[in-house]
Amino acid sequence: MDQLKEKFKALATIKAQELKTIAKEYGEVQLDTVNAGQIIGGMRGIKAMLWDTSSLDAEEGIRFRGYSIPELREKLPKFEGGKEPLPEGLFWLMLVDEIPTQEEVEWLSKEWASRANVEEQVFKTLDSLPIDTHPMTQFTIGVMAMQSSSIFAKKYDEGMNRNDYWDAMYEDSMNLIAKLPRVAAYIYRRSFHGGNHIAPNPDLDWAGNFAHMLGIDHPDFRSLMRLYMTIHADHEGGNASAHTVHLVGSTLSDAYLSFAGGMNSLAGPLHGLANQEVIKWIFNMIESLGTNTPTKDQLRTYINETLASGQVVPGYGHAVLRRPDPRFMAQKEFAHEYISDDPTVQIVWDLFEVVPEVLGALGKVKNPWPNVDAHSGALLVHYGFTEYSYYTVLFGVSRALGVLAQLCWDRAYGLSLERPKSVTSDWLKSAVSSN
Ligand code: CMX
Repeated sequence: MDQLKEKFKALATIKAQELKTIAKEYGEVQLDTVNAGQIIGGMRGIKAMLWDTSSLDAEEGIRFRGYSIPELREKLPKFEGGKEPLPEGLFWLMLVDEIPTQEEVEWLSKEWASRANVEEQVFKTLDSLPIDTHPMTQFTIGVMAMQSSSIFAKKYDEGMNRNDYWDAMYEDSMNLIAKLPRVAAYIYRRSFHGGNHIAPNPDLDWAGNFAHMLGIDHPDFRSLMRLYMTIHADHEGGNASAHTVHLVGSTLSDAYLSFAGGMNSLAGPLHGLANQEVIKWIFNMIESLGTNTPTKDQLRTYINETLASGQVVPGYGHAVLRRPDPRFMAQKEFAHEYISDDPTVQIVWDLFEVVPEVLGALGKVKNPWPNVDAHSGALLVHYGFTEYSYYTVLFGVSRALGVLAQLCWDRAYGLSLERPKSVTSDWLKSAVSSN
């Protein structure tokens, strides 16, 4: 058994027992109530699922096993000579609740590199798709094409003991995470670079190798990918992609089926697709205004036109957060450190000054501040990565780290099939009127 799996097994044994005790002794304790607005309004804020890998506070933002993004940037091991955290370290932290050493992270990089071989049939499946198939559609199809190698599905079929579910889920998760950059890079190169693919470099770390296979060889772009893959990895359990992975996984679907489900959810414009929408909106704005250095008044006018045409301002607002997203701020800091004088980055910063005031004036937007998607595109454009329909795939590769670490915990805890109660609108009408 490898060292990470050994640690996971030891911790999971203790924590699963704790959870069993809570369920047995305190299962009937009333903790929260639900109101009619929450039933109609997308279940906002209802505390109804278990998620250990990260937790989101409306004011403070995300913490991964208790660590904020600035703390992760400081404490997680780095690639030799680099300044950004290695996402391998975050996965380790999320899985076993401790910051790994440099050696442990290097071991994990190598372990993933050794599991990264993608079967030819996956590439053949992707090559059979029309070239203009949206990259996120290709991504989920690529993941589904790998499903036949699921260890969990195979062992379940052979009659696996439920006590061993976590073990098979761990193996599937490690394999899937290892292979995703190769599949994702393949999609990028086939869609935008005439199928001119780049072989992996097993000496690089997971995110650095991804950057290399995408074909953008600027060393700062590798640093950006390390940061990007770290900050997009998890955002507690209630967001649509994480929740979908958890929901699908609760039926004992394997990691491939569950992750593909989550990616279909990430591909919606109110969630992960917003990163493509932001840059598309900025490019359209530049074209419409005829300048890439718009004034704040021009920005204000364009934002108001967007709202007047019944569209949302992409990259702004959040279902939980009530302040600028720390993931936005981390990217802004990255830009300050690595990039000077970039017109698209400047537009993103100017929008940060103008959009909150315009959205705030509407009086209905609960959070007028930027989210993670408001900044990422401008950084990618800076390094020549302009094919924005691909951006959500980057988000998806990163999101695998959090949702699959949690899926291992779901199996270790033996969490139940998810099955909340739905109500009809007639039931709701009569329930509120009798109050
Ligand atoms: N532009 C215009 N209107 C907005 C808005 C925005 N950026 N954000 C919220 N609103 C509107 C809502 O559409 C809603 O209007 P109606 O009452 O007329 O339907 C009202 O303000 C209240 O919404 P809310 O409670 O503040 O926000 P929700 O929790 O319902 O929705 C979100 C959250 C993210 C879907 C929304 O803010 C939005 O559409 N943002 C733009 C898309 C985006 O950036 N998504 C990415 C989020 C991060 C991620 O998951 O990657």
